[in-house]
Amino acid sequence: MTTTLTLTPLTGRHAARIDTALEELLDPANHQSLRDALVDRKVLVVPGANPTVEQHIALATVFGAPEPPQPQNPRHPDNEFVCVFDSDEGYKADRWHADETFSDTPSSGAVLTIRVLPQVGGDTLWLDAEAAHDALSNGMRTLLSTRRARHEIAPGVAAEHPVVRHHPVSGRPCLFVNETFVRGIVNLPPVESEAILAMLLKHLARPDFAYRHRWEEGDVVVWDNRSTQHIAMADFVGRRVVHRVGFVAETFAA
Ligand SMILES: O=C(O)CCC(=O)C(=O)O
Ligand SMILES: [Fe+2]
Repeated sequence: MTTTLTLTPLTGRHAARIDTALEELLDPANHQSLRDALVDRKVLVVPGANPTVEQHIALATVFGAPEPPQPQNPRHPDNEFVCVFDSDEGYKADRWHADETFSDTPSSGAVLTIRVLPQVGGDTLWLDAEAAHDALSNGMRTLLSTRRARHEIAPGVAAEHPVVRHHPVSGRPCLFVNETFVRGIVNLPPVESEAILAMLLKHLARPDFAYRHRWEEGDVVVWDNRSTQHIAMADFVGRRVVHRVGFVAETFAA
């Protein structure tokens, strides 16, 4: 069965809601449309889908090869691909980041679902890093176009990436520095690196680059980790548990 996906934009730049049943999304006839929608909208919300663990992994597999969580992240007891972020275990992600940029091969994207909804708060925001790039002046874009940044999570666990990367499918440029992992722009005097980085992080955090998701029971959100960054609000009351399956698809050219 082929379905035309029912997509509703959630901002004028990025993010869209899909009002198509999860079972239909998992039908191979819809997989290419889903992949195209992810590159185009960068963030896809499937409201109230409440996937089983198997469906969660099947949805990630539509977009790429599921990858096990990084060693520092907690895994689901029954499935090695599912990463469990439980506020009762002290987990939070309350600074802007793209996942795993401290690695030479960061994940291409992820599928997140909420398993325990807090009483209030705990929204997640995704910013459009291509829109952020496009909103810079020509002079700044030229300056950044040949620069690289150092991303690090712990001493010795680090990678260098271009400050501006081109999406492997769309070819569109995006700003690829984030608050959590970037330590500096390489081959610049420290005072210049610090000033430019501070400016870029302030620019990326502009509210109009972000889509803010207020979670409801069973919601699923898929994001393209190559063109967005995200942050979870640590303002909630009660317990909050999310499950994530990351995937690897087309990666950036070197
Ligand atoms: O808790 C959230 O909403 C986001 C978690 C996160 O950063 C991730 O799953 O990569
Ligand atoms: Fe994350």
